[in-house]
Amino acid sequence: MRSLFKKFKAGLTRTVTAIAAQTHGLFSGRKIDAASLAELEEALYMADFGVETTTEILAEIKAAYRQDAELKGQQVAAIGAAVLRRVLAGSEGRLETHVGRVPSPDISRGDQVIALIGVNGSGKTTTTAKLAHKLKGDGQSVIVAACDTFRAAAVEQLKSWTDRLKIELIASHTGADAAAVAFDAWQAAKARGHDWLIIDTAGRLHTKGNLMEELAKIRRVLQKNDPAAPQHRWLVVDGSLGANSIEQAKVFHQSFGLTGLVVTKLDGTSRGGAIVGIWRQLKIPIYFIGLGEQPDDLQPFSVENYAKAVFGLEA
Ligand SMILES: Nc1nc2c(ncn2[C@@H]2O[C@H](COP(=O)(O)OP(=O)(O)O)[C@@H](O)[C@H]2O)c(=O)[nH]1
Ligand SMILES: [Mg+2]
Repeated sequence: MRSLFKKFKAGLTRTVTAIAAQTHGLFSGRKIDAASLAELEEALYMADFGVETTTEILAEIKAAYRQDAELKGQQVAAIGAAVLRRVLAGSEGRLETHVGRVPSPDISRGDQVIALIGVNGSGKTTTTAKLAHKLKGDGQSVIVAACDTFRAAAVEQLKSWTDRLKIELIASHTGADAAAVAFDAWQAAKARGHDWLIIDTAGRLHTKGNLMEELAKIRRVLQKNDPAAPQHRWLVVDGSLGANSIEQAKVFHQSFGLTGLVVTKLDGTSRGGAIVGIWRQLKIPIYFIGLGEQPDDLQPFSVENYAKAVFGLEA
């Protein structure tokens, strides 16, 4: 799993280097004193770890230092990582795939639907494509539904991804009924025996009421086929937005009952600590994180890799 850790580290580079630069070698041997601890505190705030988590990290380092005046370097980093591990316990969402499972006659194929929702620009369409690519790479069969029928370019954007990645797409014209597209896609997934259906949706906010209605309709229509669908209702959150995304998530959660999160764009921000606040406030499992714009830049969220990467530890 070293290569996965490397991806985390590379994807979180901005956050990791910002913390390292602001703490001037605290994790590589610099003495612990009031000045270095103050710099660490500032660095953690800047990286959006939030008051609670920052306070806990500082308190534990101070307590350990009182026990052992020789404490330094990687030992300090390890304490920070341990706090993150504890705070983030339970935050990893895991998809149960068909791989390695003996196909059971009780389990119908084509029964796993993932609906990706969220505001415009959060990364839904990109995540739809990356996720389909990932599942396909894991030996799953996938079909994708273009249910953002609101913007003219939306279907085209998804189509160019699915063409490139050779993934099956169900789409209609701009202005088409999004729920009808979802219904057709479900039927197609079932008929062709696909393992997964991933639904990309619209995210316009200026008509929030309509958006929530449209999402609810997609859900109702899918439930005609399968009362449990969509089994996964994931909010795609722009990880560089920090606290704003928490408020958005609450609105979506109320209307749609979220079962998971995807946090995108962690590569583009030095505020990668936001993920901790998102988990602390929402307690909705984080399935994947976006670490770039390439197909392989969607990774299952790993607390272990995240905690170690942030504090500059090795795998
Ligand atoms: N750097 C980076 N960019 C991303 C990531 N995910 C999405 N994007 C970019 O964010 C922009 C909006 O993404 P899009 O999928 O169209 O958002 P949507 O409106 O929610 O469908 C696009 O330019 C994407 O390439 C990510 O993890 N990292
Ligand atoms: Mg989109």
